Amino acid sequence: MRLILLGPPGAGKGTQAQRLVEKHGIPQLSTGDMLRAAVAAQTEVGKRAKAVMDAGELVSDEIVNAIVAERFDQPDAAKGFILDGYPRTLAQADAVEVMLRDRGVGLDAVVELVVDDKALVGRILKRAEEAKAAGQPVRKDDNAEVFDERLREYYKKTAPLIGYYHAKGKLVGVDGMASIDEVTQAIDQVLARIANTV
Ligand code: B4P
Repeated sequence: MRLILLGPPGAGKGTQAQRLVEKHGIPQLSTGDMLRAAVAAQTEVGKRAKAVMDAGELVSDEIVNAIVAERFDQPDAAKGFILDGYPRTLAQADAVEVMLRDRGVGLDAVVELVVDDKALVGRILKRAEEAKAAGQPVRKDDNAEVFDERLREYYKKTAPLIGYYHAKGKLVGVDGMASIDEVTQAIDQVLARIANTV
C-alpha cells in the first residue's frame, strides 16, 4: 500500500500514520520527523532547515525531495509506505510522481484529513502544554504565532494539492474533526474499499 496523508498542520497526519504503521506493517515516511532528526543531529540539511522550520515556513523542495528519494530506496519501504506531510507543494507532488514512476510503482490513495482551522490551533497548543507538563521538549513551531504562519503556508502552497489529486481520481476526504479512533476507522474503511476495487 502506498498512501499519502494530506491536511493542514495539526490535522492528525502523524497521529493516524502511526496507527497505520502498526496495522499494516509499512513505514511512516514523515518529512517533519526526518527534518527534526536532521536538526537534532546538526547535519548540513538540519542546519539549513532549522530556522525555516522554527518560523513555520516550508523547507525547500530541493532538500525535502532529496531526503524522500533516499528514504524510498531503503528496504523497509519496498512493499509500501505512508507519506505523512509530504508532498506539501505542487513541485513536491510532481517529484513524487517521478520517484514512483522510476520505481515502477503507483499510489493507492491520497487521504485528506478535513479539519476546521479553529480546531487546529487548539490541538497544537494542547500538544505543547502536554509536552511541557510531562517535562518533554516543546516543538519550537508549536505556539500560536508560528502556527498562524504554518497555516498560511498550508493554504498558499499545500492546499492546491487537493485539486491536483482530485483531478487524478486519487483524493478521498475523511472527517478529521471526529475523535482519533473514529478517524482511524474512517481511514480503514477507505482502505478496505480501495482493496476491494483492485
Ligand atoms: P509536520 O511534522 O508534518 O507537522 P504537522 O503538519 O504540524 O502535524 P500533523 O498533521 O502530523 O499533526 P499531528 O498528528 O501531530 O511539519 C512540521 C514542519 O516541518 C513544517 O511546518 C515544515 O517547516 C517542515 N516540513 C515537513 N514536511 C515538509 C515538506 N514536505 N516540505 C517542506 N517543509 C516540510 O497532530 C497534532 C495534535 O493534534 C497532536 O497533539 C494530536 O494528539 C492531536 N490530534 C490528532 N488527531 C486528533 C483528533 N482527531 N482529535 C483531537 N486531537 C487530535
